[in-house]
Amino acid sequence: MAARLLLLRRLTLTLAAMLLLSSFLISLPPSRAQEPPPANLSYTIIGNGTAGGSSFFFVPKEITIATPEVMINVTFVNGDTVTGSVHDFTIDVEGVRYATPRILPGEVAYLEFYINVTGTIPYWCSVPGHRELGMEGAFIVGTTGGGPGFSLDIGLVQGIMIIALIGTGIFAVVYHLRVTRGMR
Ligand SMILES: [Cu+2]
Repeated sequence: MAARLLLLRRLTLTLAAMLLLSSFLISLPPSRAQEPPPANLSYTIIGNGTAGGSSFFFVPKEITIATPEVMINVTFVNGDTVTGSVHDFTIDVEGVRYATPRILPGEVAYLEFYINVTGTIPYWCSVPGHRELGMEGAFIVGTTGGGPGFSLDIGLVQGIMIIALIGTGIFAVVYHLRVTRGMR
């Protein structure tokens, strides 16, 4: 009799603990599901050329961005030292062209655009001949971190654990009833 009572007490405690754990798991936020807020990234890009004007280039030539959905602020500086050597910064994003005015050495221009795609997005100088002489670069936009697929996995694991716990709980209740009936 005493052993049965002890068993009952243990079962009740186990059941209570499992219910508590279940409610905790249900209340767990899907930790990776939240999308980060749109980022705002700023870059200073310098347009330059060799002293003789035989080649032109951007510094930096490549800009890597971890994820799309970013507002890009470009500060474009004409760092060329050849008098009168104008440059601009031109980019096509999803079929829309953005470009600074052509500016003289020492001048600065600003450009803002939104990147919502992954892949390589080239930028160049639209002054005739400059792109061919090397004045081009690119944004490399990747995808990192947990997307919706990852958060779904977490949800699935939680779901299986909850089902397992509820199943054990039901078994414990049935067992409890059997034991009490046996006691009569
Ligand atoms: Cu140029």
